[in-house]
Amino acid sequence: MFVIKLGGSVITDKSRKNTFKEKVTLRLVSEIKESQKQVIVVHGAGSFGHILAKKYDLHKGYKNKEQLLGVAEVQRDVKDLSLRVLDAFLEEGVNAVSLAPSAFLVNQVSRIKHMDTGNFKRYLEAGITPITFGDVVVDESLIFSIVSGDQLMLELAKVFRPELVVFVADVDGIFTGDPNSEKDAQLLPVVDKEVLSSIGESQGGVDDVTGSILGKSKIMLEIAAHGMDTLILNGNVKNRLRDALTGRDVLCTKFERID
Ligand code: IP8
Repeated sequence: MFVIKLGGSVITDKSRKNTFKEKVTLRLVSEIKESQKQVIVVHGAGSFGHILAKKYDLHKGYKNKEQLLGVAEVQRDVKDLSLRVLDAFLEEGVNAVSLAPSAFLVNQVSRIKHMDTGNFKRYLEAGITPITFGDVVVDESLIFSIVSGDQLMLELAKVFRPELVVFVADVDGIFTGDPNSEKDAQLLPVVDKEVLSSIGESQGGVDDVTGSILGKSKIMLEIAAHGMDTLILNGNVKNRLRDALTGRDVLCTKFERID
């Protein structure tokens, strides 16, 4: 089986609040369907989460009661996004359910403390694709905090030991610099600990409350260190996800598993 993250930058317009990219999402779902693989899907929050989470400083945990409206609104909005993702699966004829982290997970100081993955297994066994997403959740120390889709990827990978973990992004992979502003930034075909320590922080995602591409790379490295091949590829390019799922070589950055 496979664990796939549909990045918030691919399925939403990150600069415009609550703007869903339906066409791209439908195509990515059709590529998953075409691959005929069993998958767990995680999606990012994109503009349904990060804009308000930043406005209310939700990633810092409880500071004042004004934030509580933000908790409610962001939870509502990411559920809204997840229903749209779910609709894309149903429209493509894939049976799926959306499971909200706020209902199965507890954080401690912004890290996952406890996560009940039992229903993921049960739905998979029933032939239904589980979908989950970056969310605002209860936090034993901070009252509430954010769980990112990337953290969910790590936990799900540890429990389900997929043959491949795929992060679907809006860029070809990890670059030596910011590909949007640095003309000579080069795509890194393989990243390991040494390569990671030599690249900078400046690769976009700065508006994210959950961190930069460097933070994402660290999580991918951690998944690889748990013995699973992990890659990041461009979901805006047709068939790259399908080809990766069916074992073809695609343009991407690989984090090779450490056995
Ligand atoms: O987009 C963030 O999840 P991500 C979740 O996967 C919220 O980093 C609510 C901002």
